[in-house]
Amino acid sequence: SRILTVAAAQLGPIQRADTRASVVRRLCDLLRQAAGHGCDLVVFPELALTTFFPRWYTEDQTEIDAFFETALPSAETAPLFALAGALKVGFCLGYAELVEEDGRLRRFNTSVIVDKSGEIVLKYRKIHLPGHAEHEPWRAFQHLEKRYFEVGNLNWPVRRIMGGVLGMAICNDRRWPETYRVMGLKGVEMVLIGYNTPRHNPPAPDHDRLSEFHNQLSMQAGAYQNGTWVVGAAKCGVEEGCEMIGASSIIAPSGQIVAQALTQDDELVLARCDLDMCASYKETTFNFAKHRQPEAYRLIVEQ
Ligand code: CDT
Repeated sequence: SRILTVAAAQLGPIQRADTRASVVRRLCDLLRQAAGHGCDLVVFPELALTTFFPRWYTEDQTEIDAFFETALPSAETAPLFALAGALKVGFCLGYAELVEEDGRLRRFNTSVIVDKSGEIVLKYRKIHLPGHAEHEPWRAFQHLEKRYFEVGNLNWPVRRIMGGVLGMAICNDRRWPETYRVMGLKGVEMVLIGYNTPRHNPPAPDHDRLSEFHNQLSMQAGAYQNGTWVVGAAKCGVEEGCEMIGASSIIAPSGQIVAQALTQDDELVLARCDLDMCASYKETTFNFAKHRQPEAYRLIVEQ
């Protein structure tokens, strides 16, 4: 067996007035707790350093850019990286990335994996950006990811880290089977996912009561159909008046939930994950080389 002891580090709400320093202290506290439980890896949510700012419309780019990181680590986030190195615990962190690339400023919804020495070893930029690009005042709150971020340009990279093949997805990505399948085709053994999911979906309020069900349904199916572990970490609770779901969970390649959060606050969800369990699914029901029929799937990429 190849055991990776993992924690989904669920975060309760981060209000707009909360400083980066206070958030980093919360992250460090969770990292310390995880180290105490012998964890190798801690998964933090999407956009884990600030409140979920796409809920607000503004034409003032400076106001929005205040939620972005221009460097990682930065002076404010350095303590988390230093602690990871000192405790020898890796982590996955979601943040808003502002970068000069191709001769212009670009903004992505990004996550990174940091190894046990505190170094960034893998980066992913969110591909499925939900919501809308223009102000829609009829909504109780906005979801302006299509305005504030570009579609990620790194595909879904995977890499051998801590003895397993790891990859990442971010929030809305988890609802799309292609997300897991692309990484599945690259041999992924654990997919790390952070999310901010408002309970209320303004265009489809009849879905609201199914929020946790759809969250689990997507991640459990992704795990099973690709023979991979999935770790989902929420930022949740009532943030600036907007309720977001919790239910952070660790899911086995069988599709079974091994551990799940009970609160809507800062909470660690822990599991000892045997990466060798992936092979049992990858070599039988989901032996891609033997059973996939890509010729019949052409429509998926042609439309
Ligand atoms: N952050 C993010 O991607 N949230 C979306 C909300 C979309 S409403 C269905 C999510 O898929 O959870």
